[in-house]
Amino acid sequence: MKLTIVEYPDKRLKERSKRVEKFDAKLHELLDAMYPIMMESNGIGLAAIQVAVAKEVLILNIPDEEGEQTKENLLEMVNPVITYKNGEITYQEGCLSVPGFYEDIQRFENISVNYQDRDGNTKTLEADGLLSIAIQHEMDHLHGILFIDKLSYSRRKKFEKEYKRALKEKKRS
Ligand code: QAP
Ligand code: CO
Repeated sequence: MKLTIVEYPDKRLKERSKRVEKFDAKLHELLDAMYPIMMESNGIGLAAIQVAVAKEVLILNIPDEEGEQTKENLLEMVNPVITYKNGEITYQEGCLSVPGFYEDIQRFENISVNYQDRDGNTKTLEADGLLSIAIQHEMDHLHGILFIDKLSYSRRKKFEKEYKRALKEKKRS
C-alpha cells in the first residue's frame, strides 16, 4: 500500500471519516502502512484521512521519558469516542499536514476515550498531558478539523499569509 501525506489546503482534510465496520486484512494493511510514513515524516500522530483514507483510524507514538519513540508504545485506535473530558492544557501543536507551522492550542487536560483495536476489541484509555493532546488532535482530523481551524481570526489570517508564502518558496526550489 503506497501512501503519501495530504497537505493543507487539500480539501480532503475537511472530509468526515467513516466508522470502520470490518476489522479485516485491508484495515491491517492500512495501519501497517501508516506507521512507516509517520516515522519517516518525524511524526508522533497520524490520522487515516492524512493519507487520503476517510476511515476512523489513527495511530500515535508518543516519545517516552528519554525522548525515544519505540514501537512498543505504538497506539492504534479505530472508531475512537471521547467519553470524559476535563481541565485545560495549552501546547504548541504542529501537524504533518501543515508542515512547518506551530501554534498554541488549548485542549482538555484529561480525557477518557473508548476505541477499538485492529481486531475490533473494545478498549478504554485514560490520558493526560501530551497523549491526551495528541488523541484530541488526531480525533479532530476524523471530523475534518485541523488545529489551525481553532485559531482566532487574526492568528488564522496571519497563518494563511505565512503559509501561502512558504508554499510559493517550496514550489520555486
Ligand atoms: C499531532 O503532529 C500532535 O510541521 C501530531 O515539519 C501535535 O506529528 C500531537 C511534524 C501536537 C501532539 C501535540 C510537523 C513533523 C509532526 C511539522 C505531528 C513538521 C514535521 C507533527
Ligand atoms: Co494533524
